[in-house]
Amino acid sequence: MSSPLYTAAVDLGATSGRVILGTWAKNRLTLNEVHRFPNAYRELGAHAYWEIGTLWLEVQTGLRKAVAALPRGAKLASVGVDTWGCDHVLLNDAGRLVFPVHAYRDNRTQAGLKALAANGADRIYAATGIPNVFYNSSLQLAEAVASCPALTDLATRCLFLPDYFNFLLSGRAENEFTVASTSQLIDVHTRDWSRTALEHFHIPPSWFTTPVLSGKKLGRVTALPELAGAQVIAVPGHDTASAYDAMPASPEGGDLFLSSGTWSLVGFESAQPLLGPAALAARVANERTGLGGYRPLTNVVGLFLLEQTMAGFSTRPQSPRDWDALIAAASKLPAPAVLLDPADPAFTAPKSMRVAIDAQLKRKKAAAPKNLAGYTRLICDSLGRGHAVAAANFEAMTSKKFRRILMVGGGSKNRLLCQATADAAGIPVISFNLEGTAVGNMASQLIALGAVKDLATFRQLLGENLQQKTYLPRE
Ligand code: LFR
Repeated sequence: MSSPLYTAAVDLGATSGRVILGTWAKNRLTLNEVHRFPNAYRELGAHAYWEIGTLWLEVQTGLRKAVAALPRGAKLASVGVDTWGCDHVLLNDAGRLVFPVHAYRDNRTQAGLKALAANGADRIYAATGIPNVFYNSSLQLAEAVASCPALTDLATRCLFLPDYFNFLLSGRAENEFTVASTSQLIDVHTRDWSRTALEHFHIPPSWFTTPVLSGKKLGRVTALPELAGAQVIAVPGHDTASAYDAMPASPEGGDLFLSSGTWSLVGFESAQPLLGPAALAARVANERTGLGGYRPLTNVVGLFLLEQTMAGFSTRPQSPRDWDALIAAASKLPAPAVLLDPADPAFTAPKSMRVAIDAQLKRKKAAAPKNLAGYTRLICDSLGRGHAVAAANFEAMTSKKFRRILMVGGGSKNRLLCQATADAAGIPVISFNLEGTAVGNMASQLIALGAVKDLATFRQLLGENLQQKTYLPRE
C-alpha cells in the first residue's frame, strides 16, 4: 500500500485567508486547517489597497504550520495557491513591485466602466466572453496606465495574485489560465490573450506570457527552508475555478453549481462559451477551467450583503450558536413581500450597507426590516431569487434542464439561504459540508503528482465520502 501524500492549499479570500494541510490516503482526502486569518483592504486617501506584505507573511506562517503539523518524518509534497479573481501586481524585470496593489472594490474603474458600457462592451464581450463589471482587471489596468503612463516603461510583467505568490514561493513567474480568464483580457475562443482587448484597453501585451494550465509544476519552494523539496504546482488560481473543481457533479450532467461566499457564483461547465446579446444581458462570464474548458457563470452579489449589514449591528453573531439563533429567528419571520435587486451598483462598496438597502427598499415603497433577523431574512430570500433567475437564464439560453443545484462555500452552511434557493429555483439544493476551494486546489495537485488519474476520478472518490444535506423546494 502506498504511503499518505501531503499537500498544502493556500486559499486567500477577500475577507479571510487560510492554509490547509491535506492528507491523501486510501483514496480519501482529509483536511486540517492549520492557519486562518482575517483579510481586508485598506483605504489610503481616495483609494483601496491590499496589504500584500501582510498576506505574504500569513502565507509563510501557514505553510510553516502545515509542515509542523506533518507526522514525524513525513514531507510536504506540494503547495498550490488560489485567491479571489482580477487583482494583480505589476513588476519589473527584477521582480520588484512598481505600483501599489489595488483592491478590486476601489472606485478607480467607475469612469472606465461607464465608458465601456456606452461604447464597446458588446465588442469586448464577443472577444473575451466576459461582461463589463467594475472589478475586471481590464478596467483596472486601463486606469493604471492612463493615470500613470510611466508604468508602461516601469513595469515589464503583470501577475495575478496567485501567480505572484507562486513567484514568491518558487521564483517562477507564470500566468495561470483560470485567474487570467477573470481579467477580461483572454480570447474566448483560444487559450491565449486577446489582442482586441489588450489594444482596446491600451495594455502592453508584453506584460503577459501564454497562460499555463492547471497541474503545471513551477519548481520547488525556494522561499522557505522548512519547505525545501516541496513542489509549487499551478492549481486553478481563481478560487471559484478551484471550488467548481470540487463539485461532486454527476457524470450525466444536469447539475448547476453554486459557490456561495462573499459572492454567489452560479454556473456550470461547458465545452463551449455562451455568447451573444442574451448572455451579455444576463451578465454571463465565460470564465475558464484549469484545463481550458468553460464555466459560464453569473455573479450574483453574495453574502457580502449580509456581512456588511451585520457590521452595523452590535447584536451580530459571534459564535456558531449565535448564528443558529439568528437563522432560526429569521426563518420564523414572514417572507418579505418585496425583495432586493442584488445587482444594484449601490451595493458594491457602500459606506453603510444597511443605509444602501433601506434606500433601495424606499424606492420600492417597502418598509425597512426592524432588526438583524429581518435583514437576514430579506437578504437570504433575495439571494435565493437571484440564484433562481440566473438558473432560469441559463436554461433559456441553452437546451439544459438543471436537476439539482450543488452548493459549496460558506453559504452552504446557511440553511435559510439553501432553502430560499431551492424554493425559488424549484429544484433541490444539495449543500456539501466541504471547503470546496481548498479541495479543488488540492485535486489539481494530486492529479499532477500522479496520485489521482483525473478530475472525474477525483470527483467520484470525493462524492463517496461526503456529508451532504438536501433541501427540497417547498410549495
Ligand atoms: C470570489 C471571486 C469571484 C470574483 C470576485 C472578484 O472570491 O473570485 O469569482 O468575481 O471574487 O474577483
